Amino acid sequence: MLLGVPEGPPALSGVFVGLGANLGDREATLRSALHAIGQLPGTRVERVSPLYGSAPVDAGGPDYRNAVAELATTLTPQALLQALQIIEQSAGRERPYRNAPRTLDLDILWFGDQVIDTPELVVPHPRMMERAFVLRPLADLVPQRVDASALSKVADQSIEPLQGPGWVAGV
Ligand code: A4P
Ligand code: MG
Repeated sequence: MLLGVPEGPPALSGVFVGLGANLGDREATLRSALHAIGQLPGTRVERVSPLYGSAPVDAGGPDYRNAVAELATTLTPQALLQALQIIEQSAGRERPYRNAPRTLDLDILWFGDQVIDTPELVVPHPRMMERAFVLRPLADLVPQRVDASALSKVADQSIEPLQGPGWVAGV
């Protein structure tokens, strides 16, 4: 308690969000999404992975830009999902069909060690272990949690680091 202001709940760390974009100015969109995430109530962007370029997986269209961010947040998983969807909308996200090219996709990968299975939210993200564009940046942030056999299973997917972790500043 500081000068009579009640403290909220402590922020939960170990919240990982995957970012992807394959339409528009992909890198600028990911940067502004990270800034917007850092402005959410009770939310801090703790670390951001390098920026990757990757060929679409199970999808078509231009190459993606992908990254993963680690957050600390007092938001509930459902409130974070809603907030991420608003940020997607404000980046002009349209959903004409599943896995359609997109200006911005924000997925909750892990929310601490919580396991969630509801119609609107499944955590851990059900497809994350099949995807190099998630596992490679995640392994940069938490190598101890992504083992070599998981990475070798996605080794055939085309992905390359484009910029080191300093590609986004001041979030
Ligand atoms: N939803 C359930 N669980 C979650 C979660 N953990 N995080 C629900 C976020 N959303 C979650 O998502 C559909 C619904 O999933 C949401 O309304 C939410 O309630 P969406 O983003 O509207 O639709 P989508 O894009 O068809 O699904 P999703 O899950 O984002 O697709 P994927 O499976 O993640 O695949 N290739 C490359 N190289 N890079 C990419 O970033 N992305 C995809 C999208 C395919 N290929 C790609 C990439
Ligand atoms: Mg999504």
